[in-house]
This record gives sequence, C-alpha cells and structure tokens, in this order.
Amino acid sequence: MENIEIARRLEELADLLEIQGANPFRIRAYRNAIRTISGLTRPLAEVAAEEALTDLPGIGKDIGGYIGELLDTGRLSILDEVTAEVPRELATLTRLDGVGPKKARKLWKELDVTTPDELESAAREGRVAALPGFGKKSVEKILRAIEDFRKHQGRFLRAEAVQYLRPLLAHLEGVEAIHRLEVAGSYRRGRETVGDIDLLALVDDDGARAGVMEAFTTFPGVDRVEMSGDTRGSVVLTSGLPVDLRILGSDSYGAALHYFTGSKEHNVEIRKRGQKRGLRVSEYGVFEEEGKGGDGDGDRSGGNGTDGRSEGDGARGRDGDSDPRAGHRIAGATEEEVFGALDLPWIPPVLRENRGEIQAAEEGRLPSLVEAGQLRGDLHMHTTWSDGRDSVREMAQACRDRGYAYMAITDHSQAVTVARGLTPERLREQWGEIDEAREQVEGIHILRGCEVDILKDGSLDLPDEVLEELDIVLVAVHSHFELDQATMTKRILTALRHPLVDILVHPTGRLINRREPYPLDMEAVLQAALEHDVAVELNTNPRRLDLHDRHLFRARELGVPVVISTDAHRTAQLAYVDEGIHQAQRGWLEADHVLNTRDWDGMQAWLKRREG
Ligand code: DGT
Ligand code: CA
Ligand code: CA
Repeated sequence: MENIEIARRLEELADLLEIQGANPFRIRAYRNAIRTISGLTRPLAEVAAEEALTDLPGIGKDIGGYIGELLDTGRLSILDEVTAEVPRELATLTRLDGVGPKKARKLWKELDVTTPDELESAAREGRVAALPGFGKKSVEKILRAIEDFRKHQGRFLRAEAVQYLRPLLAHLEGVEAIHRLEVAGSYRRGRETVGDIDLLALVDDDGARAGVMEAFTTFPGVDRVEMSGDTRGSVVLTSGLPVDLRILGSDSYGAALHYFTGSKEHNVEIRKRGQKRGLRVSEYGVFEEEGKGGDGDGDRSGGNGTDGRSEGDGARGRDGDSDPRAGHRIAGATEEEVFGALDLPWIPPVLRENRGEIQAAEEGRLPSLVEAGQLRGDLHMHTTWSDGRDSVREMAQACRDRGYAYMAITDHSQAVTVARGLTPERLREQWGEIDEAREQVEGIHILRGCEVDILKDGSLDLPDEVLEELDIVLVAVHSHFELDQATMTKRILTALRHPLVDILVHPTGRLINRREPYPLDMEAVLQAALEHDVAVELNTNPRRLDLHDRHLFRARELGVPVVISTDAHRTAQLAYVDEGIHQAQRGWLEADHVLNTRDWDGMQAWLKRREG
C-alpha cells in the first residue's frame, strides 16, 4: 500500500472520529501524523521494515499500529468499528466547502442528513438554515459546493491515480504470461483527472488467460470484483479507483491500444478516415471491407473505395450486424501499423483529442512536444520564509541535484497572511540568506524572486523600489475570488501593465475538484500578456495544472511565452514537473514556447528584455 493511500484512509478515520466527537487532541495528533506521512519521500513499507514507525516525528503508538495493520492486511479494523456507528458518507460531506466535521455532525444528528443529495434537499427546504450556526450565507455556500462536487464526482487526479495504480502494475508485471502491459484511456492521454483505468495485457497463449485474469482479480489491493470474464475484468481498488483489464492477442493488440486510448472523439474521426479509404477500423484491427479483400488469402484488391457501409459514429465497432473481425485484416499488431494503414504517422496520445491532430499528422506538422528533461530551471518555489517547509539552501541543493542551471526563490508577499507572506523588511532579510546559499551551493544561479499578491484593485502588494531590487517578479491572485468577470479581468490586466512584472502565475486560480476558476476573460489576459511582455505559468502542482491545455494552446498560438514551474513548497515537490508536463504537451507546446527551456544566458537575456 502506498503512502498516499494510507494517508487517505487515516484521514477518513480522523474525519469520522471527529464527527463522532472524539477527543480533539487525539484528532489533532492524527492529523499531524497524516501530514508527516504525506511528506515522506520513502515508502512506509520500507520505513517499517527498517525501524519502528513510532520513530518518525509525530507518529504515536495508535497511528503506528494502524499503519502496521494497513501495511500487513490492507484493512483498518478501527475504521470498521467507527463506521458501524458513524455513516461513512459523512466523511464526503466534510470535504464540501463550508461543511466541517462539526457541521456534518449537526446535519446528521439533527436532520439525519448523510449525503450531498440529502443535504441539498434539506437546504432547499429551509431546514438547514433553521439550524443554529448555519445562516443563509452558509447555506448558499453549501449549495454551490454541492454543485461543484457533482461536476467532479468520481474523478481522480491523474497524479493520485499513478500512485494507486503502481502496486497493481508491479504485481501484473510479475505475471509471466503477460508479454506487454499498458495503461490506455484518459490516463495515457495525460488528462489531469481520470474516471477509471483501462489496462491492456498482451497474452499470446489463450490457455493462460484465466490465470492472468485471476492474478488481476485476486491482487490484495482489490476491494471488490465487478466482473471477471475470459478477456475482460473489472475491479475497484481499495482506494476507490476502478480498473478494467482487457486481455488481447498480438494480432489486435495495437488496434485495441489505439481504440481504448481514445479519445472517443479522436476515434470517431479515425474511423471516418478509414471509411473514406474503404477500411473498417475497430478495436480488433483495420480491415478491408468484405468483398474487397480475401480472408487471409493475399487477395488484396482496392482499399480506397468510398462506398463503405455505415459504421455509425464510433459505437464500439459492432453497429449493425457486421462482425467487427470480418474482412481482411491489414493492420492491428501495433499502433504504428494502424495509423500507417490510414496513411498517417503515429500520433502521440496526449494529442488525441480531435483538436486538429489528424490534419496536422497528415500535413507533417505534428508538434515536437516539450519534455520535462528540457527544462533548465524552476522559477516558482517557496521556503520556510513563507509557507514552504524547506530552507533556501535545501531548495537550492535539490534544484542543483535535478540538474537545473537556475532557479528562483519566490515566497509570498505580505498580504497573504495565512502563508506568512513577507514584508519588505523580511524580504530584504531573506536576500541575506539567498546570498549565503549562492556561496554554499555551487553550480546553480539563484534568482531573488517573490510571488507578489495582486490586490483587489490590481495594484501590487510591494512598493516599486522593492520590486526593482528583485531579479524576477511573479504576480498572482490569492483573494477576492468572488469578483465578477469584468472586475476580475480588469484587476489582472492592471497588474500585467505594471512594468516590473515578469510572470502571471496560476492564472485561473482553480483547484481541481475543489475550486472552480474565478471568472476571467482569458483571451484578454493572454493578449495583455503579449502586449506587455509578460509570461504565463503552467503551474504543475497536480491540484492546479493552471493554465490548462486549451489556454496553453492559445498562448502558443499568440506567442505568449509559457513558464513551467512547480510552486514547490518542499524539495520533493520539485518533481511535480514530471506529471505536469503532460498538460504542456496537451497544449501542443514545444521547447521553443517554454521560457525555462532556455539556458542561463537565454534566461538572463529575457529578464533584461525591457532594458535599453
Ligand atoms: P475517463 O475514464 O472518463 O477518464 O475517460 P476515458 O477516455 O479513459 O474513457 P473510457 O474509460 O470510458 O474509455 C476508454 C476509451 O475507450 C475511450 O477513450 C475511447 C474508447 N471508447 C469508449 N467508448 C467508446 C465509444 O462508444 N466509441 C468509441 N469510438 N470509442 C470508445
Ligand atoms: Ca478510462
Ligand atoms: Ca474504462
């Protein structure tokens, strides 16, 4: 079991205990322990094998025991005891904005409300507003939170799914009969969230299928088996992540990989392209229409007719009465073969969203997508000076160890009090520490930066004379998300007009599955960024991924430089870039569109762009 999953279970436990009314000190201790676990860079299983879990800071006897039980059995018996008394759904309720454990308890005890649906009815009937501690405003907030919850229900952050999936993949990789194993679906397309996981296994020996399916369904991390057949099985992992497995032979493996990678919209276009050529594309392969080709006898005639029988719009290749495997198969073993049969080069999965990738492939202008390894520096990170966990020097060492040529220290400015933002005085003090780090950590250029808050009226949170002394100025919105679109857009445009601003960071403010973007005219923002020579950020924190792919695509079109940065609050988070890079690729970005692929000279030149 991975750390993140252990943390998630313990969090659920803490939520339910708190609703039950457990001792607040106990709850606080549990939450501290969960924070420790989330910050660990080593797997707990490894820690447990080498030392007592209680040696870790903040891990007491209780939690140590729970972790041990989870590692050994995958279960948590105390959670079963608590859920016998407190309905488990209440933990979901506490995640709604505006409903904490105390309110969840009240809703449950007073109104018998345990689910978002029940809460909505109760709120609409005025029963919630009548409870002490719940005014009209808080009811409105709750209703909005329920709406947001519905939109995202059941979707996992890809970065989380990666971790939930890893042990299962390791398990299946040990199964000898599987020659190839791939994750298809939205996961392979690098989408920020995934609904379920689509696994494909290549098994040549038909006799081995049952054993493979059994290895899948009996994996210890499986919570329940939804179905288990000859070639297809469906399970739900203990994390709640649903996983499908399909078993395929080598003739159709590539076709299935293409089909189940999707997107559905891309598949529909590919099928249409096949039809124009007299070919039928399905998850089993590319086939010449019946009557046009023999069945494996080498009689291949035609292949470019356009009559074609209707294939519908992409229903699983089984529309009408036609057998999806009928006809002469001309491709299917690999994806290259499938695309090749349609006179196309292989298209990277991140582009398969029917946003012009087929035409670009046809015309030989598929982008050469930016890779994480091409980044030469990270320009957004926090330290213990504001809300980060590691020191300037630790961040610098970690950046250097990643092979970066440069980096920027960008703690918050004073208005962001919850993050202990810096006043001009404290910022100046920090520069002393940056100077020391410059001497101590060789081989990397450390820029003095700041994530300067954009105030409500669009002015900046630090005086110009301070900004002038910074090497790089990031600006961001952290408050007044409630402004309407016109006011919010004006606010940001005002900030972009400031002549000392370099990068607009996490431009939409969204938190995936938690907070919608604030209303913003992004076209106007990108146009202004272009006009004022300001770069926009792709923040690779898995909850942010802000800007997202469509806006990145537009930035590329306009020629607005993009910076890919992690916003790391601890050294381990510098690795966020490895996941977040998918979003850049989904926006069709190439190295040239990304500012921090430049070497140090190139970066310096950009920072001096307004001089002289
Ligand atoms: P998800 O799981 O909601 O994050 O998104 P996907 O894209 O992984 O979708 P999923 O798991 O329902 O199906 C996997 C792929 O299978 C999908 O991307 C394309 C293909 N597929 C599924 N249903 C259809 C369909 O009705 N027509 C076509 N052409 N393809 C389909
Ligand atoms: Ca899927
Ligand atoms: Ca699926």
